[in-house]
Parts: sequence; C-alpha cells; structure tokens
Amino acid sequence: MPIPTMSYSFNECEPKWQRRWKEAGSFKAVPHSTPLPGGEGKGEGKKYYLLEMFPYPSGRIHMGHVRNYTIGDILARYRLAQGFRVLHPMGFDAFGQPAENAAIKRGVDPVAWTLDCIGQMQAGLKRLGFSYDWDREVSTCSADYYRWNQWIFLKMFEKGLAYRAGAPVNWCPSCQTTLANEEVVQEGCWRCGTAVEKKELEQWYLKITAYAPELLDDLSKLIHWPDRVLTMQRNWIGRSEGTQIRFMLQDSAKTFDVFTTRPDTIFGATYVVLAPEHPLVSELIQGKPQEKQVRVFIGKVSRQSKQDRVAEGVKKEGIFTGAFAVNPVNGESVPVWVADYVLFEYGTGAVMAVPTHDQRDFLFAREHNLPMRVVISPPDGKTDPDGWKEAYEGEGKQVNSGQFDGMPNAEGKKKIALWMEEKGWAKRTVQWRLRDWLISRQRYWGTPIPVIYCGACGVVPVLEDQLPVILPEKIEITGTGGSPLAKVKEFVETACPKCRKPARRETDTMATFIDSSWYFLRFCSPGEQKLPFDSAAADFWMPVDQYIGGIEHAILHLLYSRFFTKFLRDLGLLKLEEPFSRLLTQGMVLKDGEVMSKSKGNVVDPDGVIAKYGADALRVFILFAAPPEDQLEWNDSAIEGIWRFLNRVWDLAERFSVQSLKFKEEESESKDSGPEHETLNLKLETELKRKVHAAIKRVTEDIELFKFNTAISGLMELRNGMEKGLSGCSPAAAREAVEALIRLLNPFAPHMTEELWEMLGHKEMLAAGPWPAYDAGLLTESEVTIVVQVNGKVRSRITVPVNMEKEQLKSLILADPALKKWIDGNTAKEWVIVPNRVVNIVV
Ligand code: ANZ
Ligand code: ZN
Repeated sequence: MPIPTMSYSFNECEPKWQRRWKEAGSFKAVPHSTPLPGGEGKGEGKKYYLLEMFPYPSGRIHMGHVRNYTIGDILARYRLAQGFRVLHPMGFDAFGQPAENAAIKRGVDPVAWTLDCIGQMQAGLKRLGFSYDWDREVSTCSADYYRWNQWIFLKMFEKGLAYRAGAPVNWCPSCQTTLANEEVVQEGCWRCGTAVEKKELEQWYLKITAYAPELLDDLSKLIHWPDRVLTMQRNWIGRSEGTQIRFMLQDSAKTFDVFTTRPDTIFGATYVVLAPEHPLVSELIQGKPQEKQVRVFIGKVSRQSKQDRVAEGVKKEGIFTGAFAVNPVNGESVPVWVADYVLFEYGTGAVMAVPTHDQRDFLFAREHNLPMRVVISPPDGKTDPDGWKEAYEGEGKQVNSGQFDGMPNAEGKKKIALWMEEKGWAKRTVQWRLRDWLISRQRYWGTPIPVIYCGACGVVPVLEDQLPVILPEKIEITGTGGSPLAKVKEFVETACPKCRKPARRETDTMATFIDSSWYFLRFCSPGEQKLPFDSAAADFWMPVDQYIGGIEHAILHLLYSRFFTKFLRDLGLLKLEEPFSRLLTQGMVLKDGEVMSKSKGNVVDPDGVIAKYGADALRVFILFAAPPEDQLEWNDSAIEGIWRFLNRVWDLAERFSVQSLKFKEEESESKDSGPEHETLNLKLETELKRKVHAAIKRVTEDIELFKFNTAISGLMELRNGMEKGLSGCSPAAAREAVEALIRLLNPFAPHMTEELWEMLGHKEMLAAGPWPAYDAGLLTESEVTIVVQVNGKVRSRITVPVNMEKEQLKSLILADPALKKWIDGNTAKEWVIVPNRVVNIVV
C-alpha cells in the first residue's frame, strides 16, 4: 500500500520539539529540595516516580524497548500534565557478558563497545521523544556507580551478610574457565565443545535468606502488583511447613533426617532416597559391591542441571546403595537409594518415599520394582495398589497406619507429627526454597569484589576510603585460562590493609544483578558523592510509584531489589519497606506469531519505521495494537492505519485553524446571524460538547487503567464525530473540541500535537499541561429514544429530549401516527412510564 501523501512532516517536526523540550528543560525533575507552591491542578506538586527497567546496552533499541518505554512515557507525560512533580529517569545496565564476549570473539575493547552501544541506544530513545530527565542518566559500568556496589558489599560483609563458601561451578577444562549455565551447550563448552565438569570453587554469597520471612510476608503489601508475579515470588521463596523425621541406618549407629510435608504418610514410606551429593552416601557404599556403579551414577548426575533433575516428564534415575534404614514408626527395614530427583540443597537432602501418595515416587517405584503400601484410602476404597495407574495425592482416611487408622488424613497429619515428636523421632520445621545469592563471577566486565587475601590476616575487606577498586582497562581478554583479572599483575598485587604485607586482590567480579538491585535509588540523587544516594532525596522520591518492565524479571531482579531495599533500610539509609508500589509487566512483541528476536531473524527495526512514519505513529501503533500486558503482534498495515489517523487529526486541526482565522475576519465585517441559525448551532454544539467531555472522561480513565488501546479508539471516535460537527458550531465551541483532541492525544503523539498547538496560536507547550478536565454535567445525552409498548408489545420508538415532562410525552405519543392503529378508538386506561426508557400503554 502506498503511503498517503503527507500532510505534516514529522521529519522536521519531531527533531524540532525534541530540541524545544530539551531547551526548556520540560522533563527535568524538580529537585526534592525545591518547595512547590502546590494547589495547581490534580497533582498539586505531589511526587510521581515513574520508572521503566533500564536496558542492557547491546546495540540499537528494539521493539521490546519501544513498547516498554512508550508505555512509561504515556504515564509520565500524563502525570506531568496533571501537575505532578515527575521523576522519569533513564540509564544503562552496562556491565555484562555481551561486551565481554565481543572482546573474546572479536578483540573489541569492552569499554569502547559498551560506550558505543550506549550512544546508539540513547540516540534511539531520543528519536522516540521520551520524556526522560537525561541529567540523571546512570551507567552502571562507571566507577561513580559501581563503587557503591562495592560499598554496599562491604556493609553486608560487616553485618555477616556477605560470606564465602565452596560451590560447584561449570568448568571447561580445555578453556580453563568457568561457564555460566547458558554457556553449557549439551553438556559441552559453548566455545570448544569439551565436556563440562563441575569444579568446587570458593565463592561469595549474599545472605538473602536472612530476609526470607520478610520478603515473603511483605508480598501482601504489594496490592498493585500482578497476581502472577506475586505467585512467582512466593513460590521462589517457597516457605514450606513440614516435619523432619529421623531414620536410623540398619547395622550402624548413624542416622539421617528426611523432610516431609506429609507426615500422615509415614506408614507408607517403603524406601528412602538420598541426594547424590549427600555426605552419607560415600560411607554407605564404602566396600559394597554397588560402590563403583553408584560413583559413576553420582558423577553423571553432577553434570546435570538442577532444572533437568526436577523437571516433570523427565525420567527420574536412581540406584540402590546396598544399605537399609529403619522406619521409626513401624521398625520396618527399607532400602536406601540415591536418585537425581532429590536435591541436596532442599530440606535435608533426603526424602522418605511414599510411592502410593507421591507421583514421583510412584513412577520411580514402578520403574525399579520397589514395594508400595496404601495409607490414605482413595474415594473408590481400593487399597490394593497393584492396579493403580498413578499415586493418590488427595484426601482420605488413614489406613495401614496403626492407631491412626480411620482418621481423616488432615487430622492424621497433625496427630502423627505430634506423636512422632513426643517419641523423639521427629520435629516440625519450616523449610525455605530460597537459597543465598551466589554473586562471584569469574568474569572481567563487572564490579570487582572489594576484598584482599593476605597470607597472614586471611580475608580482609578493602577499606572504605580506598573505594572504588577500579576495574583495570585495556587488558587482554581471551576467554581462557581463568578469571581475566587474575592475569593483571598490577591489579592483583597489593598490600594487606591490616598488616601492609604483600597480598592478593580478589579477581572475581560481581553478578550484574547487583547493579540493577538499587539503581532506582541512585536516580533520586545521581550526583551524590558521599553515599550511594542521598537519604532525603530517596525519602522524597521513593517508592517508585509505577514500575514497568518485562515478566522475565518477575523473580530475580524484583526479589534482589526488594532485598537491597530492606538491607539499606536496616542500615538506616531508607525509611522504606518496599521499592516498587505498582508494577506493570508488558507483553512480548511478536512477528508472525513468534517472539521478535535477532536469532529468529524476524526483527522489525524501530529506526526504519520511524524513518517511514515518524516516531509518533510508532508510539501510537504500539499502544493501540494490544493492551500492555498482552502479546503484541507486529502488523504493517495497522501502522498504516495509525499513520492515516494522525494525518486526519492534522488535517482537521489545520482546517480549523484556517477557518477560525477566516471567521474572525467575517465576524468583524458583519455581526448578524438569524435566530434559527442560532438554535441549530446550539443543538450541534451541545452534542459536540457532550462528545468532547465524554472523550476526556474516557481517555483519562483509560490511561489510569493502562487501557491505552481503548483510549486511542476513543480519540479516533472523537475525531470522527468532529468531522461532522465542527462547521456548524461557533468558533469557540469548535476550538474547545479541537484543542481537547490535541491535548488528549498529546501523551501518545507528543511531537505532532505540540506542533498543532503552536499552530493554533499557543505560546506554552503542551508538555507543561494542564490535563483537560471534564464537566460531568455535560455528559448526559440530550435526547433519548423511548420504546413505546401497547399492552406489553413494542409498537413504536420515539426520540425526545431527555427528562421530558410526562404530560408532554403522553401527547407526543398520542400523536404518533405509528401508534394510531393500536390505540385508535380505545382509551388508554393506564400509562406505565419508565423515565427516559419505556412507556407502556394499557388499553
Ligand atoms: C513424603 C511424601 C509423601 C511427600 C507424599 C510428598 C507426598 P515442598 O512442598 O516443596 O516443601 N522432598 C523433600 N525434600 C526434597 C528434596 N531435597 N528433593 C526433592 N524432594 C524433596 O515439598 C516437600 C516434599 O517434597 C516432601 O514431602 C518430600 O516428599 C519432597 F505423599 O515426603 B514428601
Ligand atoms: Zn595481612
């Protein structure tokens, strides 16, 4: 389809307004310390912190960014127009793997690469006219920023919340380097294909588990977060109440504990399973015929990812250790197995298996011919498991459970747990799924961990006044031979802060999720030199009133940000419990039904679209195509439609501005227009006013509810309605209508509307507001159509002014020719009148 001839030239108009906004400082956040008079419009100078998740600068911006940031921009501009004091910052999450990989693959300098990408992204964002306060831009790879990562780390270390422990990492023996999980491709190294091993390394952890109860409880305060995000967080934290039961080994004084949420099934535990990493396993198999095979099995499991081990539908593997344990409640001897589906990190790393009432155990038991016993009777009463196709996980009565038989299992759960506790076999406990946060990366492009290792003093934190520990530049990055920093002599060799003797620096860097765990605080006072942020500024701006980003960050990023917020509060820097009041997770952008991505080769480049239709059209399209939380399918012809809509708005406003000039001239020449003409105008005008005020109401409410797509349809309807109405109305009424349309459209298509606003003779920019208000009194329709029934049957419809007098209405009805046939000759015995809706005549 050919592009319609252009009425307005976005090529001139868009850069022009971007320049004007910049010159006027339209989007500069008013600093928290500036008192505002207040009392101006709805916002009255109240603060509004709008934040979109900042991007990783990997090159040019893509449609996902355009969507996320357009949604944010609508809300920021809308609140600004309403008189809020808006903080709408942008920055770059600039540390991370892509820069390092570019260095490894192509020898590019990560610093230069990153800065180049930031430049490109910035240009892209500016082309879209987003209302950022660019003076507050933050890049996490600058020492000004990451020194505070180091400072926060030191504070955590001081409080015992940063600690070192051994952890297995993916290790490529040929490249001599650790690999992230994503870099392990089919159990091999992504670069050379060598089989990846697990290697035990000393790593740094942050003790997020210390905050687990609060992180869980405070989810209930986040009433404006999407339910599914809350559920994901809740599951990730994973609080589980259960019972720890002690089993004795047969022929040994050793014991081990299992963790179960189903103590009611203990009489049905027919075998036990240890995680392959469980320390007891080695002892159990020592010298047994199974020893060799079990060790081979353990080696194999250690190369599997955790997700694979627990994934549903994947066959669970295991092996008998040759040992037996004793079920404390009935003295039964049960075989001890090891299996991949039991994780060492969870609970006690050991489970009692109840194949009749746990599906995983059921499949495993069938596979390995292990015994089963039903202890909760299913609804059909079949307590012989032979014919069972699956485990029965529902409720029922206890059977084969000694003195507890006949009891509903819900009661059995409590009674059996209590009884076992009294006997000293068990204790009730709470387990958490959440683990401490492993932050060490054997990587270059990140924040150096500020720690020094001294032969005499051990692990010594860098002194606060020695921060930042600067990440050295222009170093060789090969991707092989361990941590890149370990090879930089000038970096590694230092003096111990305590004894001044030669010592070595930590050469690992921090996981980049640290960077994004507090950037929203830095935006409150980006120039702060003494602390990560100025508490007064944070007290004023925080919490973020509206946070917008991808669902892919529903767990880790949000959880880490909540953790940091709580920690910084405990340090006394914040008075805040939760960082983000409201959260909106936008959907993916698709092309031909698939997620738009470089690897799929289905990317639509925003710059190309902007070159063809302008930024305003792209912005409106992206909001119109789908509600923000839904997936959005890219559609070439739909953007054409938006383009035409914008042009029609342009034409209408342009015609009006020419006409109104002409009218002014005529007005000064002759002043009379007949009384008939005036009544006609009045009716048209009332209708136009009603449409305008209804649109203001609708668009305002829709924006509040993030229903941007319907807000835009409302604007389309309004424009169509004006097409007919404008010419018959007074210039004042026409102007009110045209200006309302422009104002309402402004957050969506800011450049074009500013241009039109100027064309209509305004000196103030639209960006400065105010947001139009509606007059509720004008909203009701002036006429209604009333259904007329005779003896309960619909016989006619008449259109009359709203709230017409009853007597007047009756005489109008009696004069209706369509009703003659039904009421002629009869007298109306009774009138039933439902005002403005129905009239029933009984004859
Ligand atoms: C016996 C049993 C019988 C279980 C039954 C369930 C149903 P949540 O709710 O997630 O806490 N489990 C315990 N530790 C485990 C580990 N390290 N790896 C894998 N599975 C483990 O789940 C607790 C249940 O998960 C526990 O209750 C245990 O199986 C298993 F009819 O014990 B149950
Ligand atoms: Zn020392």
